[in-house]
Amino acid sequence: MVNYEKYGLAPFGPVPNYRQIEWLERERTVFFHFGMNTFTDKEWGDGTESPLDFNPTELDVEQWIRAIKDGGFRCAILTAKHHDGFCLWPTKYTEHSIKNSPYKNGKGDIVREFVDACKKYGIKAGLYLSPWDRHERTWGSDSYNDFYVGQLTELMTGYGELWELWWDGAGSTEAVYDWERWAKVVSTYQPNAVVFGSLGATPWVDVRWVGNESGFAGKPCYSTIDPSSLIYEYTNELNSGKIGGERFIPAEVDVSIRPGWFYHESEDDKVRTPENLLDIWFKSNGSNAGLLLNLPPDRRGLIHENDVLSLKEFNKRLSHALENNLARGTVYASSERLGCEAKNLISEDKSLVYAPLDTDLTPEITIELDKEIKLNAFMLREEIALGQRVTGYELSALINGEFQTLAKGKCIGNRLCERVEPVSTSVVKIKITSALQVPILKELGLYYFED
Ligand code: OTN
Repeated sequence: MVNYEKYGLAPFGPVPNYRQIEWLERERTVFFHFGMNTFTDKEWGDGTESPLDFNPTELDVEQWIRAIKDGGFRCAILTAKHHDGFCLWPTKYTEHSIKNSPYKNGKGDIVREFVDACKKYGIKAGLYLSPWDRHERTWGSDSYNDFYVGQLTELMTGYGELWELWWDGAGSTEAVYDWERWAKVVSTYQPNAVVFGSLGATPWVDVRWVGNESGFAGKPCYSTIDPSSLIYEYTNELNSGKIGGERFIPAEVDVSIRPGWFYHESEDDKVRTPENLLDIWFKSNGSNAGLLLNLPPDRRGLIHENDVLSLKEFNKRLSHALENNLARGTVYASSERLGCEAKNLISEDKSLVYAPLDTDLTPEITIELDKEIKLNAFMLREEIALGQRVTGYELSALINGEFQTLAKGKCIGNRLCERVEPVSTSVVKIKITSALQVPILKELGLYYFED
């Protein structure tokens, strides 16, 4: 991270830790919901299922990873154990696992295959270990903490470096776990892994749920929030965050490419379209939130062709637009700090920032474009490592001799990318209409997204 002290810029309010900085830059992660439910056609197993039913006939985790690389994703999380308690690795803590399944005659380890495939293709790996376990008879008692710590330690010590640990809150609102002990296992063995969670895990979580599984962050969706907003299963603040919140816990939009989280043949024709995935991208990564998109491997142990195609086309459309930033021209502002001039907003050097003078919390930035452009989206980013500062913005463009407002809102954060009505213009203005502290912006983008 750049040392901004030489520009008189210091952190403001709660700021991201080093794990959260990696997660913020990573942005897009894939979820793989795979397990006993894949073979029972359920979404929530009750733990009475038989390991004999788990038998992917053509399992190829490298095919999963190639599909997400084509989709522009950089990290993947596997459900090592879902609520039914069936484990995708040969854990010594229960017989309800892959070792008693027909897969590779009980000699399989899909968590191993997953982390090996991630490593081979340069994808960061994460794991989901459901706190709720409907098979384990000790669940809900003190001794379940020993059981869970045993399984968690197997995963945190036996499968290489992990980048995210996912604690689903489902089924655990009434449960009493030794979250501190569990969190210590993660921080001890996997210090780079962000922890997603809520409820009693809140003191140790880095990333929060966005409050829905429909694929949208709030407008605004601030990364600051009071911890008290996470200890219940749902609060409105999960979706909006809170300006002035006590902690920096950014939101993660978890959403499935299909209606369900696990694979169901009946949903093969219900895969989200590339247009819908792009809309979700604007409402997650484009709205100061992470995107965790679920792709459920099918009973063969492959990502279905329909899912692969939609993901590839989504990434093609997104990359094509973002790779052609139309913001080229002369940039100036109502005030500039030495070394933090407005031209930095369109510099190739992404370590540079724009910041106004201390006396100018509501700067106006103007870009006089080299030529008239047609645009239908814009992007701005705050240097979020120094805290969430902007609480109001307005974008306008010169159209037929007068400036017309194209967009206004509150939160910029790690990334704001917003669609606007298509316009042709040669001058664009960004007005920061309110801020808690000197705004620090690091990127300006003007784009045209093809239909
Ligand atoms: O019935 N549910 O448990 C449920 C219904 C709708 C949306 C979510 C849930 S569970 C919910 O899942 C979130 C992740 O998607 C978080 O893990 C929450 O803690 C959990 O309560």
